[in-house]
Amino acid sequence: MHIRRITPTIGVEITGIDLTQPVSDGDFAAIKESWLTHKVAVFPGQKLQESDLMRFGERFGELEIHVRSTYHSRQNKEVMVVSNLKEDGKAIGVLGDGEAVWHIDQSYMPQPTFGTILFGEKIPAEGGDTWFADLEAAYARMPAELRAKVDGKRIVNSVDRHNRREAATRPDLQMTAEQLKRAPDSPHPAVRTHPFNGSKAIWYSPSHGAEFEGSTEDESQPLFKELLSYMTQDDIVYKHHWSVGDVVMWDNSSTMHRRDPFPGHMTRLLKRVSFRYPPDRRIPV
Ligand SMILES: O=C(O)CCC(=O)C(=O)O
Ligand SMILES: [Fe+2]
Repeated sequence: MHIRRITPTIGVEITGIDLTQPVSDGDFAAIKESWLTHKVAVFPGQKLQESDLMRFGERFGELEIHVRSTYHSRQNKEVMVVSNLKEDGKAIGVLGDGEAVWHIDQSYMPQPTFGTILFGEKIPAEGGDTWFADLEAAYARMPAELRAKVDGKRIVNSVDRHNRREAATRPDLQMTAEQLKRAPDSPHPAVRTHPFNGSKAIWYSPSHGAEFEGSTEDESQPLFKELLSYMTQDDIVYKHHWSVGDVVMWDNSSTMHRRDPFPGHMTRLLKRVSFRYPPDRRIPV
C-alpha cells in the first residue's frame, strides 16, 4: 500500500490496495490515520460490489440508513444511489445532474454523519467534479475577532427550509412528512472539536445552515457570508476529477463539499455509504 499527499493541506491518494479483499489491521490503521489527518482519501482503480463498499465502511463506524429512503439501493438500504439515471421516468438516485452546493453531509440530522464514502461506477466525460474544503484550515486562518463571533454559538440546520427553497427546481430533494420527522431543525455548534485529533473546525453547512440560534435568517446572513469567504479559499480546496473505479471518502467533521453540474445526456452513477461516530466519540450537540 502506498499513501501520497495530493495537495499541501487536504487529500491523500492510496494505491496498492484492493478493497474487495479483507484489509489487514495494520493497513486499516494506516488508512484511518492518514484519512483523519488529511480529511479526504482517494483510492483509484477499485471495482467494488455494494457488499465490498459496505464492509469497508463498517470498519470505520456503524453504517447509516439515509433518511432519503427513496434513493436507497434496491439491494441494500445502507447504500444510497447518487445518479441522474432514471427508470420508468423516475430518478433512481439523488442529486440529478445539477450543481450540489457546498454542504456538510446530513448536518441537518440530530446526529450528523462522520464519514462518507463514494464509489464511482459511471462517470460523465465532462463536469461532475467534487470539491472539498478544509474546515480546520479555514478556522485556523480566521482572525481572532471573527472566531470570537462564532465560538460558543450554535447554527440551526434545516433540511425542511432548504427543500422549500429548492422545491421548484429540485423535486428530487423533496422529502415526505415522515422523513422530515427524522430530520427536525437541528442546532449544532458553529465550531466543533474533532473527536479523534482534537483540532477545531468551523462547522457551517451553507446549504442547510439556516441561522444562528437566537437570531433570524436575515440577521445571520452577514456572518455566514464572512465565514464562507474563509471556507472557500483556493489553497484549502481539493477538486476531485472522477475516473471510473475511484473510491473517495471524506470526514464531515473537518470538510465540506460541493459538486459541479454535468450534461444531462451523460450518465453519472455512484454508490454511497456513510457511517456514524463511534458512541464514545460523538461530538456534543
Ligand atoms: O455527487 C457527488 O460527487 C457528491 C455527492 C454528495 O454530496 C454526497 O454523496 O454526499
Ligand atoms: Fe454530500
